[in-house]
Amino acid sequence: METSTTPQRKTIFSGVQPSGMLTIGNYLGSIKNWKAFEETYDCLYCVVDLHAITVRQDPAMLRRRTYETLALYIASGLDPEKNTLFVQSHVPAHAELSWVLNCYTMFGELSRMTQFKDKSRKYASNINAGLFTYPVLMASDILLYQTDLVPVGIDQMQHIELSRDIAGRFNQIYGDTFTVPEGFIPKAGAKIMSLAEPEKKMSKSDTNGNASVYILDSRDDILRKFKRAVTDSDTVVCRAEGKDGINNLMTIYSAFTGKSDAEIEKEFEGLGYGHFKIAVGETVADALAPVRSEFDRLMADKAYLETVMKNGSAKAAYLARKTLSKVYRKIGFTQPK
Ligand code: AQP
Repeated sequence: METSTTPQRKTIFSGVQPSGMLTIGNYLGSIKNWKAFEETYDCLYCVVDLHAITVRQDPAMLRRRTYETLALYIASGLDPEKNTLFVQSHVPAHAELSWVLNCYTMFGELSRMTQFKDKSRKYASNINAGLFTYPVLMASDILLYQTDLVPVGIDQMQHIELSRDIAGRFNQIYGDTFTVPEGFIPKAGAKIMSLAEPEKKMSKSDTNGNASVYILDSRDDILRKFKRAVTDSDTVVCRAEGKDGINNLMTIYSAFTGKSDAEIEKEFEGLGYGHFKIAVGETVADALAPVRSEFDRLMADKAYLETVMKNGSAKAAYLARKTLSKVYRKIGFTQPK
């Protein structure tokens, strides 16, 4: 007799810190790409508030940003019925596994993380232990769900590599426990640069008002920021070394329109930078307008957002607990019935 088995769906995990207003970097590097997975993968998308407190946050603002980030996930197209959407601090297993994995991560490994080095410079008066062990918490987020694929921007790849090393090390000592995850980097938009300093990554916590375009910026603000974007003294719209500002605008335009560099170069041939900047601004503003209006609708319905949070964390907690029990058993912790 022939038996048919349904292949097991693979698992996706990713998240964003509610550490500020989300930028088009966060959007293009991560959340915009998540929807494509919802039909074929088991997807968990988390608002990673535990990560956010590695930098000092105003409590009322953190609370608001947590709702906003969840609302943006949904406004960007994620269906809460098809994806598990939840808040990290609602599932205690993240912090619990993180402690365990701290004991399987080397000081030297964490010292090499470029994000730690960058943030230590940026927040020199608050280089706390959490900032240092941030990548272990991130490994725990991923490994708790036996994640196969982690869609992130390029800046997070070093942390994914470390998660793979931690999983491999644990598996080698105790036998197969964790799925070893792969990073998934989008083709366009994996690293969006600041509009004010195009050699620097665009970040939600940048204090320069012209550096970052936020998903929720008004149309006028978006157009103004793109008009002011730092470029160079050339006038030809083409991708080339040394044209960081124009390269970045081409990347953004391409990520929103799907056009190739050759198509963009042809479209703006002989038109100059001013014309190009207006076109990029209008394209971004048009693409984000429906996200903004859906966001406004969702933020007016806190009860709905809380239902999504509760349902999501119940599903996530169930899966996380299974992995955590396995880990506790393997390392020799007692678990009375
Ligand atoms: N500039 C970017 N281009 C492409 N992707 C980006 N991501 C962040 N910046 C860019 C991706 O967004 C996801 C969520 O990031 P995060 O909130 O976990 O932290 P981050 O990488 O530190 O992002 P920010 O915006 O720079 O936040 P702050 O200022 O708080 O540190 C990740 O997938 C990330 O790769």
